[in-house]
Amino acid sequence: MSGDNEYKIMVWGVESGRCMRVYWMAEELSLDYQIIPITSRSGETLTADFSTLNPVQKIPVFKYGETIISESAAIIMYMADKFPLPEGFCGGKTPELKAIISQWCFFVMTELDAHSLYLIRRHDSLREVYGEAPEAVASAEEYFTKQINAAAEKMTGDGPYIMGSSFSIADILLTSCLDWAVAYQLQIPPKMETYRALAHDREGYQKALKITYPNGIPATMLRSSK
Ligand SMILES: N[C@@H](CCC(=O)N[C@@H](CS)C(=O)NCC(=O)O)C(=O)O
Repeated sequence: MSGDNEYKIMVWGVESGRCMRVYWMAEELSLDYQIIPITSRSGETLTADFSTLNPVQKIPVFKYGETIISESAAIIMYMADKFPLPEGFCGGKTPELKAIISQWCFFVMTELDAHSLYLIRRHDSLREVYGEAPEAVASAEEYFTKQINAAAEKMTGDGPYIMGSSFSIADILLTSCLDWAVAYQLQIPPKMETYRALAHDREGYQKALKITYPNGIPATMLRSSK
């Protein structure tokens, strides 16, 4: 990060896996950025100023000049299109390559994040806020297992990453959900364990982890009922 006063990139949000996706991407691209370290359920996402940036009142939010984007996947997709990519990073040079990256991103964001892990988070870890729903949680766990095993089978390329030897935004999203699943003590297939360990070795991941969780991973990120 630079000490320059004229930051062009600003990122709102810390202490969340969704925010870490943005920091990881920024570190992969060696970008300079300013962090506005607000957290969820602290009231900071509900202020008038923040609501103007994102009426949905959620982090992360990204600003570059006049461009303001929310939704972690949309943010990192934009970053891949907007900024120069380093050697070994696959942005999807052809529509076909881009479609495969998008296919994985949408799969992770819908099947793993929204339909499975976030449901467990809302109705187990945050049940005081969103209400208890043990049957829905059990079903989401089962669904996650089915989908992550299917994803492991689908990863048939030369590896080690989703797009082969090149890293991509799909790897950021998938690793983020694997970390989330492991924090929730869900089983992931051995192939995904190996893949996750490799992603953790990346310098960008390690830097982003420290930036996202300056005080360590909060207990609320873990599963409360297990
Ligand atoms: N689909 C969104 C989800 C964003 C989201 O749920 N953010 C949480 C933190 S991880 C949040 O801001 N919650 C605010 C609150 O509930 O107060 C994304 O991927 O960016």
